[in-house]
Amino acid sequence: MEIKELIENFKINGEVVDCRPLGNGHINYTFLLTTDKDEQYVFQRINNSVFKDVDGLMNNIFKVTNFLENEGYETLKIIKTKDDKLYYENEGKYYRVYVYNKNTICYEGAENLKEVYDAGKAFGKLHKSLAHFNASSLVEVIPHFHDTYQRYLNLLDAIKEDKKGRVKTCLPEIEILKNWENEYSIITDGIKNGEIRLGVTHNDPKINNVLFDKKTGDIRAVVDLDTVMPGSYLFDYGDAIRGLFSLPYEDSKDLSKLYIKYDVFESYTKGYLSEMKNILLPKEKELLAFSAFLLTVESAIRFLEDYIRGDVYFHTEYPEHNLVRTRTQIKLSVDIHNDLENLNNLVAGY
Ligand code: GN1
Ligand code: MG
Repeated sequence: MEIKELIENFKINGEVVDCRPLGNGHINYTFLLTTDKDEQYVFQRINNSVFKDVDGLMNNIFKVTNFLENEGYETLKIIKTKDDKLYYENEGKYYRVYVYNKNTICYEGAENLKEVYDAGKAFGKLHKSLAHFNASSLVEVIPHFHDTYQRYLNLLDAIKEDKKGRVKTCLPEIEILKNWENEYSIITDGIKNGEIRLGVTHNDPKINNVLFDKKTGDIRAVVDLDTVMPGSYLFDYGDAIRGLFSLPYEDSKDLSKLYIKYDVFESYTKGYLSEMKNILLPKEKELLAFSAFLLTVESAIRFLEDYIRGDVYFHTEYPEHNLVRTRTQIKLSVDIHNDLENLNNLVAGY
């Protein structure tokens, strides 16, 4: 079915006069629509092979955006279907519509430290604004997403099965990941004993999910709320640092491209703490630098499991692609782990 037909099922204002692809997401198909009433909408087909529970996902987004809107924050605005549903289903495919946030711009990568600081501030602001939201009212869209120890157990299973005979090609990587096994449950243990809070986390804390005002450059909103879930703030913080240290070299064979960028670490952390300093619990503050290690080693574990299983989750372009990614993440994990004492001291001074 054509977009023009599909869109008729939604409560939009006017007739669509223009339709063009928007952004460069890898998961959902996204289009920008303009109507003869000069309204603009984002039309998306939701990838239901990645997101099995579309209903749970859309309900999560509805609850979170409603809460944010009532608190006076700019966020995504869902346009419901004519029969008042959050999405439209047709032939096993799922569609949704948002109002387009006018006069905004997003950056594909951080070009300067001001943008890095602002990205940290934007995700800090999101955590802060949802601090009084009931996290347990959300469904876990991807269960155990950042349970690093569980991810490690999954890796051990894959090694035991060795279905593709690849284990012999990655013995040094397996050895390194086994060295740290006592550290993989530090955050989940903290959640269980109450030293770490279960808040609302975004789970895709990339800079291109932050909308800035085109004219003033101010932070406007954080988008792509598909993976909002209950979790530790440390998951988003650590994953953001991991991404900032990795990109654009996450897939590089030249490991000298991967290292701790101290200025980036400082800017992001300062931006994040400008919102969250008085909200984080002592244990959470103490584990900020550690979370950058944990989320980096977790991605090494995920890439290596996928390599051993034969590349069933991450898109790959050649047979060793996931192993190459594993190595970049291990290089960074080693660097961060060796430098934890220094990084902790830096955080304490921000
Ligand atoms: C996936 O597709 P992308 O790049 O937004 C993954 C992240 C990984 C990332 C590694 C839902 O995100 O967790 O860190 O790849 N997202 C999901 O590049 O698994
Ligand atoms: Mg995304």
